Amino acid sequence: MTYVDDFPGEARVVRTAFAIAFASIGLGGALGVLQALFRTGYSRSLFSSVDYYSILTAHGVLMALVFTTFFIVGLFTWGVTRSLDTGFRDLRFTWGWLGLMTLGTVLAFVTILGGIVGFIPTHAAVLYTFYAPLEASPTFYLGLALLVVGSWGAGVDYVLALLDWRAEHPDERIPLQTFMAVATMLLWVVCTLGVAVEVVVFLLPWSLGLIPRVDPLLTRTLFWYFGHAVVYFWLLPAYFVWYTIFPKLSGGRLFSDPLARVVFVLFLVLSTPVGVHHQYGDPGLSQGLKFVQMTSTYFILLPSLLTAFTVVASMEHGARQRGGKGLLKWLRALPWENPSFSGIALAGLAFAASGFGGMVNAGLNVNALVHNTMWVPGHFHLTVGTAVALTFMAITYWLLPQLTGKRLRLRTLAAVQPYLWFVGMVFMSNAMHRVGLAGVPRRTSEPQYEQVLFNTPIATMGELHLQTVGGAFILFASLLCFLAVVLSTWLGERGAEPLAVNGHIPEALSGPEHSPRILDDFRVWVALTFLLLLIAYGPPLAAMVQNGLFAPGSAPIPV
Ligand code: HEM
Ligand SMILES: [Cu+2]
Repeated sequence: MTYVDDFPGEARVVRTAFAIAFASIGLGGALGVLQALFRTGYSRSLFSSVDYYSILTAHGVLMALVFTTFFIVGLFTWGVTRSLDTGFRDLRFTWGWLGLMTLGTVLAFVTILGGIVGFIPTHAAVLYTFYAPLEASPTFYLGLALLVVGSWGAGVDYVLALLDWRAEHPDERIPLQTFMAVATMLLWVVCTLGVAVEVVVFLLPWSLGLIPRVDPLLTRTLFWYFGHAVVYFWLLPAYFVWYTIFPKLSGGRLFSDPLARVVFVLFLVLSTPVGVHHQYGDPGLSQGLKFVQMTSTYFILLPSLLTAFTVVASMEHGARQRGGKGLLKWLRALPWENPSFSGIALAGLAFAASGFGGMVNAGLNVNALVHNTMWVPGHFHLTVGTAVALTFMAITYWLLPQLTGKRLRLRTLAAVQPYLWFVGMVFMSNAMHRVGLAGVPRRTSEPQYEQVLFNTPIATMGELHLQTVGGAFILFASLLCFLAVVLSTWLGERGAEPLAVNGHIPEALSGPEHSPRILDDFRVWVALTFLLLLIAYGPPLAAMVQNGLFAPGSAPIPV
């Protein structure tokens, strides 16, 4: 039996969420190409410089907020109901939160569009990182708030399903996929509290004209309280795929279930109290506070390194099950022609590379070199733009037949798609990193600064611009392949041929019985999270509030 036969209602929810995610990555990708053409000077007559900021906002919101969130709630809906083997309590509630998310997305998108076309009287050229002093129309903030609140509804559904399952299985360990989904949603709720306060208490009343001004430092701090942890909200669902499905695709089983649980708990606890590492350049926050948060930032390297170990070990185990031998020759025994496998393996490789850049960004002193240069988009197109996005595309090839009951079509296009994405990103991201080192600023339509000469140690600026644009076109070609495969599979006939995938996921080599029970007690971990948050954010927020809630700047906080 495939998933769609067992859970037809939930399968429709997942398909709908995925459809919105894919529409959003398609449109976002087209805008990405426009940005690349514009800012490298290849085509500066496409639109006006001023519109660049609205286009960038649309690209960032569609890719980083809409594509990711819709895909994630769909993926987890599949994972939770599959691993618990129970449906959701009431699908009307489920459609309710999905509808809310969709409404919010439309509202935010139309608001951004208003900045480009004349006949909609709105604007939101605030980039996808929204804080004062940049101001958008109220419908932008309202839309994003609905998107977030809707996604909380998904978390409620997962927890309710877990409680129903718990009533029938009082002594069993939480199935790994559900454990991961719930841990990730807890992280999401904890971190979105910051942005919820920012939007509801400050930005929305301000853009409605109800309050005359807000404190930029306070809104930035609330934003970044959310803005770092959100990257783990994107990444953990990719880890969910790497831990629970990838070992099977490699031909084997997960190495250690307990280690996977430890990793997710570490992320829940450690990922929010580090947001100040995005504010190294901000005045008003003390050097001591920045130093403390730099140290805790380096702690989150630990669960990623554990992941690298476990996932590669599971992959090697799979390769050896398939007859792979030797120190490294086993790599050849892996199914590189299977796009689900190759996509995830390449995503992992990009992620390993981006880890080094991440360590650079996190360093309080080295950060000054790359801060707000093109290095930063170079970094996150490898992380969220490849490690996450490519994993999501790759696993779609495996999930779609189970969600539709239809066999995957255009397999050759599917097989080349991950490689195209990887190559495109190697070009674009490499060039972005390097022009960043030369000092070219990020997110501006005027990066050319004619009176300033950018010096590159190797290659010329012209070559790097060509790499950026070339990479962008390869990426877009890859996206078109992906969308073609998805669309033709979706429109294909059901039951014409047997499905080529089987959704069974084997047990881990070391199962959940080897982990202490306290790992499954989320109350403990959420309490610890709040304790760390109090230590990390209590003093700076208290100082800012003391200075007056709406004061346009706070005195520096001594530590
Ligand atoms: C076809 C593929 C893509 C292309 C060609 C592309 C290209 C670009 C370019 C040229 C910029 C502007 C950089 C600047 O002016 O500073 C940008 C920004 C951005 N991209 Fe992409 N991108 C692609 C895919 C993605 C994906 C898959 C994601 C995330 C899932 C993503 C997330 C972002 C974000 C969040 C920004 C805003 C950056 C900021 O505010 O600094 N992009 N992209
Ligand atoms: Cu960060």
